[in-house]
Amino acid sequence: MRAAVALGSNLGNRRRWLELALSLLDLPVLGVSSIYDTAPVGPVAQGRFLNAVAVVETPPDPVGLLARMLAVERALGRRRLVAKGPRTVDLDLLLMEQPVSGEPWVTLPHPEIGRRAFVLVPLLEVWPRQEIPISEEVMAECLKDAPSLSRVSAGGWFPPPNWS
Ligand code: PH2
Ligand code: MG
Ligand code: MG
Repeated sequence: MRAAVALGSNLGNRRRWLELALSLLDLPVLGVSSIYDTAPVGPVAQGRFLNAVAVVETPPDPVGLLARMLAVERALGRRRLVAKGPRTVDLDLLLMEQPVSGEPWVTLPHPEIGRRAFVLVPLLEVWPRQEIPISEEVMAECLKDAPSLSRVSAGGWFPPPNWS
């Protein structure tokens, strides 16, 4: 089953954290969005993020996938973690396809999807627009912030060319 996972990093070698996280997730990667350099959103003053969205093939078990994502965050984050400080890697489960008879294929809409351009813009690169469960109005409002995102890598950056 396809799942969309948001990746974020604002500490150290941010690009490397994204690559490592996706590698350690150890699931077939069906696609990766471009990578965007984004201003921090929210109350905590912190450095700029790199954000991207990956589509992975996963068993149809959201809880198992979340546990796997948390294990990767721990493996990559704990070592450098300062209390309440920025994180090396943040993985958020955005969407999973779910075949429900007579129903749309999507569930699990992560609340950030319609609120954060740094989530929605890369998601739109890798997930069919009509399968993203937010209204056109919400989408249009959220996309007003799209020009603030700085695209730093085109899709297809994973796996890196020198990956061993
Ligand atoms: N993640 C946060 C808080 N703020 N800002 C940007 N630009 N990108 C993020 O991934 C992000 C954030 C908490 O998860
Ligand atoms: Mg997050
Ligand atoms: Mg998170």
